Amino acid sequence: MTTAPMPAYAGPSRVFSGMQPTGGLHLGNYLGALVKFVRLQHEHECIYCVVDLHAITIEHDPKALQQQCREVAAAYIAAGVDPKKAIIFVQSAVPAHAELAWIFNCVARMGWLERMTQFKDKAGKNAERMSVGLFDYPVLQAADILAYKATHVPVGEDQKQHLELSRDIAARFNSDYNAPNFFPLPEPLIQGPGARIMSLRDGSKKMSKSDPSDQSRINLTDDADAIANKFKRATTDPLPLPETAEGLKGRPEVENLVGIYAALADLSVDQVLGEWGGKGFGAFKPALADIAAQKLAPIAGEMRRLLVDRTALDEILRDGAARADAISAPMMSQVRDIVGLWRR
Ligand code: AQP
Repeated sequence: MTTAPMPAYAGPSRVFSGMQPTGGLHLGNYLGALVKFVRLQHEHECIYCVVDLHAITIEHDPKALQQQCREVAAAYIAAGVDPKKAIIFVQSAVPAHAELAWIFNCVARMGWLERMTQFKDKAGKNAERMSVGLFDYPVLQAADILAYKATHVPVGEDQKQHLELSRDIAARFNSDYNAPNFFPLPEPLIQGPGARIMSLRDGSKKMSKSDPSDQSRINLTDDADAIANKFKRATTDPLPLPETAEGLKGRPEVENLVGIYAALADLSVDQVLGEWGGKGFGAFKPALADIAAQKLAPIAGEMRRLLVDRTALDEILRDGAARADAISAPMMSQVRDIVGLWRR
């Protein structure tokens, strides 16, 4: 028996992504995601969220959380996201996220979640004592994306596995409820030189907000001295920089610094090594620090300016939440009908 090919998802293309207000953003968040947020807003309808429901999956300070949300939103805008063009809002202000996450909890399978490496990395040996929310984090992420039927998701490489899970959940919902192509299968947008920025102290670990060592990361708000100091103390080896990308193999910390330089200067790794191959880190690190400071100083300045006027920033977030709700609320009505839930 032959079956007719399924029609492809016919909805509009839409970009969604988010960042957790779990601490100040760093160069990894900037190069891995934020730079893409800015670029994509010129080509697509974009929705950028500050994901506070994700932030409460680990211990947090309730008194600080709202201000941390403002800081992430300020970073989006300071980096160049235009709130008139893209939608910027805080996740918990829009009910669809939590509601759709519950429905997806009943679609996702335990085995799928048990394979998620980020939970294993974050929980370490303490999995039994972690919140159920931390285990369930990728299901809420799928709900974030699919509440807007987003088709494209700019993220760093660490989120690849979670995006695959979002696709699995969307496909399973569509087939379990006999609703072909109701949800799109969202595509991750990962490529690019900043997709995986590593810790400055250990080239095998990603740069992260939750690393206890502040020396491991460049924060978006670090000043030129702090940036120079952190790069100066960044782990390297006694050899000069290699002449070709091949020579970076087995030197993860060096590969990371060269990758950061390439991403910040908008050059290829080969171009960076063409200029710096054979030279030592005594010259390379200050040059790298200069480029980073030049890029980050205007962002930090603009963040400070935005955070002074809390009323204006909160108004942007209120407007963003209303626009996000206008897309997700009608979609949730359809989901409730498809699932057979009680009509409101
Ligand atoms: N090191 C990184 N390199 C490239 N991209 C990165 N991202 C995070 N770290 C790197 C990308 O930044 C976006 C927002 O991340 P998040 O705040 O939602 O949480 P995360 O991925 O868990 O980032 P952190 O900094 O490591 O936070 P904590 O320590 O709180 O868990 C995502 O697109 C991510 O890929």
